[in-house]
Amino acid sequence: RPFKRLADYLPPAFSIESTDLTFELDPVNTVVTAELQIRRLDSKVVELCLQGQQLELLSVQYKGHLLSADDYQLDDKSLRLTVQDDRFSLVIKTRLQPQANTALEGLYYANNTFCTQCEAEGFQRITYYLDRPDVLSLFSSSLIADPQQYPFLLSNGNKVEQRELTDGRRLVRWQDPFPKPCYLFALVAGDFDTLSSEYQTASGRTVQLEFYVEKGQGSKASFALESLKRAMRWDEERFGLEYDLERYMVVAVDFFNMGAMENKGLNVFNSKYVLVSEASATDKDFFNVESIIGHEYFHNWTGNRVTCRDWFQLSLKEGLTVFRDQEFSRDMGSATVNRIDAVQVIRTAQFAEDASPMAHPIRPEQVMEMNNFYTVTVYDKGAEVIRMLHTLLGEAGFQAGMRLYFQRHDGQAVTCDDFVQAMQDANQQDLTAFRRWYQQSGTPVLSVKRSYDADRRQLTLTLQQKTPPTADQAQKQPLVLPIRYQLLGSKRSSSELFVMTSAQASLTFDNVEATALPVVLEDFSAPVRLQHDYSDAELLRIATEASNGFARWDALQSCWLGWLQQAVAKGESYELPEGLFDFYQQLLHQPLTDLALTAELLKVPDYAVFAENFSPIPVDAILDAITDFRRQLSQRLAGAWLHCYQQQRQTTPDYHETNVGQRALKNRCLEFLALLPECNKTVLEQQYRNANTMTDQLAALKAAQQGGYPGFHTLMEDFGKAWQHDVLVLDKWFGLHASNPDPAVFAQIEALCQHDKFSWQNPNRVRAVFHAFTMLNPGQFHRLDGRGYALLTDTVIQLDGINPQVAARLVTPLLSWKRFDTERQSLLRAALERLADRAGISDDVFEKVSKALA
Ligand code: DPP
Ligand code: ZN
Repeated sequence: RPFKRLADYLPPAFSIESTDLTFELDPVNTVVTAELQIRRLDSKVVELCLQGQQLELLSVQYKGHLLSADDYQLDDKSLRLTVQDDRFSLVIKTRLQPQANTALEGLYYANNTFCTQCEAEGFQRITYYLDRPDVLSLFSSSLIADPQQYPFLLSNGNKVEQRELTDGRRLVRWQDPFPKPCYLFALVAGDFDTLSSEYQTASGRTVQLEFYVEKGQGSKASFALESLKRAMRWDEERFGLEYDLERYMVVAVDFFNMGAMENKGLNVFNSKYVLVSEASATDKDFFNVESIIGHEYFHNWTGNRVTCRDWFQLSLKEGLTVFRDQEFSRDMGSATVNRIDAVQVIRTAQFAEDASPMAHPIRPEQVMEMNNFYTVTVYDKGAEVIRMLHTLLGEAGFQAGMRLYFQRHDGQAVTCDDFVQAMQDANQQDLTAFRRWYQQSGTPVLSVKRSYDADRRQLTLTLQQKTPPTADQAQKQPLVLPIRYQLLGSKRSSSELFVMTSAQASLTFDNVEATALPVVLEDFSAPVRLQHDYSDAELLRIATEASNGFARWDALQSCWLGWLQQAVAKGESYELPEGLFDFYQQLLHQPLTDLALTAELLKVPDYAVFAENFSPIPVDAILDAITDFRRQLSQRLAGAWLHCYQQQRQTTPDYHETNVGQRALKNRCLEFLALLPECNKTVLEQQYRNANTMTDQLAALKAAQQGGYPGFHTLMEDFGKAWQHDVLVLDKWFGLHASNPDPAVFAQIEALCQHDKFSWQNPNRVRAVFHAFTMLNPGQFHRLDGRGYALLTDTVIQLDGINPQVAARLVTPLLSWKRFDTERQSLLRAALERLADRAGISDDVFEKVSKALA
């Protein structure tokens, strides 16, 4: 099957100056009329090749003349015609069956709503088109439908007309004044509850904000609406960027492949990132809503006003926009914990991707199915690369670069190189070496060695960087690493920056004590794996003394990894050091001001964090060690957990930094209390029954499950009944069932798939069950009898026929088969072969599976 390559990029030979679409909407028979004004840019080119998939072509008119089937060539991927004119119109009529479209790409119909998803290449499932982001066109669209069933007919831009037709249908016409690539086109038709408000921009314009959500759910959108206002204000203040249309619409739908989509003026969101209330959503859900609302809004400039030349440049908009949303979130809540969460994503999922058959640079060079490249590498590592630029240039320099970028490229489709060039030119800095981050994949290992010369009172740090080969690239070069550091126990206590540009470098500190302790890679200033030879005592000293909260947490992470490695090597219980108990005792009696950070410091890292540091991954030994660590902590500090729990027990339900921190800390304590048999009943039951937030209620359930509380099943039954009307809460309940560490989980998953609210067509339901099973239930997923792998393989096969994009996301845990012991290797390999050999397997799944087996 063919790959597309970045190296093969050619500019388009035609431009589509305007695109006028008419949709006659019907679930089983929608007719689309596309009227295109086309201009030939390269007169040597006589063939126009438009992409199209899953379409029934009804007719084509060229300059007003109906073409016959001999005048063009049609296959299942394209429509080709010979053109003689430099300017011409094309009118293409196609028929679609939105209800049969379970892939949820292009135009689909679910839950009585018409909805589109065009990124990356979904527009070619609506009409034949130049479906590439560097073709920018002025769009207008007329939506025609029965107004009783679909009172709201929405599309991008400004509403310019609404009238009733003689046949009783309604026509609404929209015009988008900004040229855009077709991946940003959207339409939605349905019946909704609406929530609206106004926003005054910095320059005094009024913007209508409108949220469209499922009937009866209107009140759950108010947090998202307020988040949107905060995001709009924040982007004006921090980046000087204002919204540019009169109207900003957000529609929430339950059937959606991704989190959300930044269509110009008409965002479509997965409902779980819009609908929240304290009773039904956790603090984490609230956080996600605010950050994704921010993310999609920020795309209006970084993505829509300036877009990507081709899909290999995806990180141009995604890395930058994730960076922007992370900065926004940081200003809205606990800055330290936000950074910790972002770093966890890199250290677990992104490092794992680097080590997998799917390894790719943030700007990939070849792609079979673009949907497979909406990855943690392109997004989150992409954001780290932007963050490094920010660190190197400083806030003022970075903002100067942003201004130059918009000045040069507003209204254009550009490359990652164009972005770096703007940063370079605005700062008169040579960023040539830095650009390697865009082409080199993999995780650099940075090692730090110390030597102290007592006579000269001089401390020397020797730094070395090396990036191991990845599946896609054997040769690696040194990268530019901005390294933030601090010297603990010396006069120079503020943090400083060292920019490492070669494979080896050293740093000397004069006139320091032997006890001075360098804290390297503060705030994770470069996305690398750090190797050092610090002792437990030194690390615990950083954890207790460092002024930087991230550094404290990070030092503890190093401790945990070291202890776990010893436990795994010993193959038996490893006794945690007294220093840790003392430190925790202290924290539990006197938490830091940042309670959320306190809760993070008190956490034993998850399986995924540990696993990433091994090859082969000793699954069972890691799980045993985690259980043992948690047991030791719960028993040794029983009184302190209870004391702290009681101190924090009463919390105000609203999502506010103080309350969020308090809940995080309280629920951390509960997690350990639940491991003590004598505490279980009262504490868990009480918290479950008296909870005034979903955060607390769910925490009680999770603690009960992890603690093996016998009443857990009764609580789950109660929870399932109480929330049966709310699918977003049921997703949590599905997930809890699927993360049951007991072999009974297989029967439970079978039952869940029969549940009347479960649907293979709905990605949220499928992910709720199978994401939880594969990611949160390592013990059962990685069973040595292969049952877990077989279940996932069957699921991928079943789903691939329905929704290949979601199937391909689900297959990821099978890919890294080489990282396990030989027994698991052969089980995983067999599973992958079963997938590869299946006739009709989608490109989405095939690309990943074939890479894994290569
Ligand atoms: N572009 C979307 C986002 O990341 C995903 N399709 O916001
Ligand atoms: Zn995005």
